[in-house]
Amino acid sequence: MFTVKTEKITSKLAMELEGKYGAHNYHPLPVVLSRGEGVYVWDVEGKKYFDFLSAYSAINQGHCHPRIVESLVKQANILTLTSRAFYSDTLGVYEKYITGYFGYDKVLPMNTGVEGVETALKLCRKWAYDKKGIPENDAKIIVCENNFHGRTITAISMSTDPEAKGGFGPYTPGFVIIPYNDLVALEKALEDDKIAGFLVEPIQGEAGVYVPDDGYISRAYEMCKARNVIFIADEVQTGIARTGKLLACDHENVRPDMLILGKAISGGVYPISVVLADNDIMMCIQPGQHGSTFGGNPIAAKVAITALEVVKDENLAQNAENMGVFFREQLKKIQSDLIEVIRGKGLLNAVVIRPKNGKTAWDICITMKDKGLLAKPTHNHIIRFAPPLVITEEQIREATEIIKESILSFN
Ligand code: IF1
Repeated sequence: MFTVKTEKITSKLAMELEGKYGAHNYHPLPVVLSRGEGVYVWDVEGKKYFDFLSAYSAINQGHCHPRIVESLVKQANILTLTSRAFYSDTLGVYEKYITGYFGYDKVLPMNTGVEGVETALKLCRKWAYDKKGIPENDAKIIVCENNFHGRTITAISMSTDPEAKGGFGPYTPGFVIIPYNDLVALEKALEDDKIAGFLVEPIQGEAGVYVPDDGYISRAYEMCKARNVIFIADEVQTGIARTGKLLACDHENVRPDMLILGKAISGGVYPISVVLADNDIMMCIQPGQHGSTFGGNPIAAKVAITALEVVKDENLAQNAENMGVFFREQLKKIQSDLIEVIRGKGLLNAVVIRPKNGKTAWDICITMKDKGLLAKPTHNHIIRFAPPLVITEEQIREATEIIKESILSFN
């Protein structure tokens, strides 16, 4: 039997199929989704859930946002892909729009977040040799402990997580790893005149929504400037209004020299990423030195413009800020010794769970799922809460009730 009729699929069958035919590189929560709208998703059996993961912050605009989906479908019927061997009537318009939106001279379009990261690293190294005068092959880039920048060999070469990194060597050289949220360590690392860039997440997502001290990003930026080092912000997860501002760096009025965006730049309907920078950096890349078959394709161009328009038209940054404050207030009312810490910014939040009677964050997530809310544990003891930014106060109330009941059931 080589055909599987999707209409007849049950949750059980879907999980069996993935288990049998798919690589086991994930351990999903046992829920099989088949439909989404706004802050909700439905499983194969028709059960409705709050989505408090938002595909790791790719669905900031809500599931299947009608305007974004319309842009996708419309362009899909006209022209999907030209490659960059030819010009298209959509790319330049998109490039003008997005550079104006974020305030940079130029954009380099890619597809996935990690491709954006790789692109930024290549640009940084090229700039180091062409402009800063670092001898070829000597450039180093500073990164932080507990970072997450993706899954390629180079991205894991920067990683300090044994699970993500172990067993995949040899690794890409040229990185200096310092503790996050440590300006003294940064100052010391910057003394090396072979340093070309500092790559940092303004809030560390995978580390468990680790928010640095106020002033860390702005001081780090100033220190990089003083040393002629490129400040590169990975806002793949924190960008596009997630933390209550358009960019997490906006909280400290920092304009990164290079900005990497992905995920929600498409509202989660298409893999789209970009690197933004000014001419001094971006013009270091010449024809033949970098690219991608799909990067900047017509569908991506149309989708990204609409997804970014939606962020402004629906005031998603302000809503994320307001709902984030409200959500954390509600969470703090839950009386349970299972809750160790509640932290976050805007609608990027995490609850650190103190294990009790052998029950962990995973067990709480299973209970929440049964009660109609989806979230995923990270590092065994942290639950990330990141709903779509279109969420309302009433929905937050309802969702927090589910979270509360679930946690209290383990008290
Ligand atoms: C997975 C976490 C989130 C990212 C930052 C680049 C990328 C990511 C700051 C790469 C991707 C993802 C990928 C996802 C899990 C996930 C994640 F738990 F690992 F930390 F979002 F919370 N920079 N983050 O967060 O983007 O190439 O995936 O498009 O399943 O690996 P990508």
